[in-house]
Amino acid sequence: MRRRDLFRIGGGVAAVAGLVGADRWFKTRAARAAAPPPAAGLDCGADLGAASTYGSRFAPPSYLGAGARDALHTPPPPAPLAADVRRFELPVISTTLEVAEGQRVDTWAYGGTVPGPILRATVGQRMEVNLVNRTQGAHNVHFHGSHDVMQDGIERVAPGGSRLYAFEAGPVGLHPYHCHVPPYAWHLSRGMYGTLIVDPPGGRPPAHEFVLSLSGFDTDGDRHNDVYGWNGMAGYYERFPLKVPVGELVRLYLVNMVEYEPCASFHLHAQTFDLYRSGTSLTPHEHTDIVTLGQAERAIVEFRLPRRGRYMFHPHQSHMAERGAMGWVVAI
Ligand SMILES: [Cu+2]
Repeated sequence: MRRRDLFRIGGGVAAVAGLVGADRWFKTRAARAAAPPPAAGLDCGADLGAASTYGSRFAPPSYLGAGARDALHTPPPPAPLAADVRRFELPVISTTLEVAEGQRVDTWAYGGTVPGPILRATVGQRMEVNLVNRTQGAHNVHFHGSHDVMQDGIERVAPGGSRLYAFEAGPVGLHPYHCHVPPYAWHLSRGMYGTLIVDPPGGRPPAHEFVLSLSGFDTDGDRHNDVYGWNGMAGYYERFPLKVPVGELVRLYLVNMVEYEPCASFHLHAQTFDLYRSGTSLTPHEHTDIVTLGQAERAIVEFRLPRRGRYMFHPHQSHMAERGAMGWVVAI
């Protein structure tokens, strides 16, 4: 019997809910009604008490090989000439994504992937993003950051339509982009988000760079997340760790795109990092081992791993880590 099915048994529901910890906030309405609500203030960063090993509940589809999704965490090189116009095609495509073994979600995907492509420009550089809506519903793309308000991306682009967004990239930092058609929580939870890296003139110091966007997936349509993953896949970085050389600078671009929950965090084991909130300053705001991010909030973190080994990372929200969002950085 699956754990969720226990909730459907009439007698003893409350006792069962008390035993299963994190699962009391998932699945059936009856189960949620039977469970006590989270205490005030505990919905952000709460450890809900589930006992299983981090990352063990959901694995990526078995057909995925090493490197299959590396493009989703590998930023393009910095823009070579700030004077050049950066042009990007951004089709919106309806597709189905297997976010974990046997867990399929209907998605609307920028460029056919979830997350959408990583865009990159130098501050002040002109960007032209051509969105083509190849789905049956209205969508658009709204960029965070500063830009001409007429290019803000809140108007609907009808099915079959297109829209060219033109603006100057800025400020320096890490800025998500996402659909803004209401109910946009639904559009985001179906995969309509990506990242824009805006480099300072001359770029940042050389580093091994990775983009990690955290999201949740509602696999049963109840507007609650069931599966979590970095870059759209549960357990991917547990099976295929990020690999970096010992002692060399590592830079992570982190974005929280989890819908239906107020915040999420990134925690690195066994090493601390410099934290640049939103990436808008070139001076670290803090040196720490965890950063908590509200919805659509982001950060750049930098660190060096001093010795060979596996360094775990995960949200400190245990239910997210246990349901797919645990991974490793391996120093070799
Ligand atoms: Cu949309």
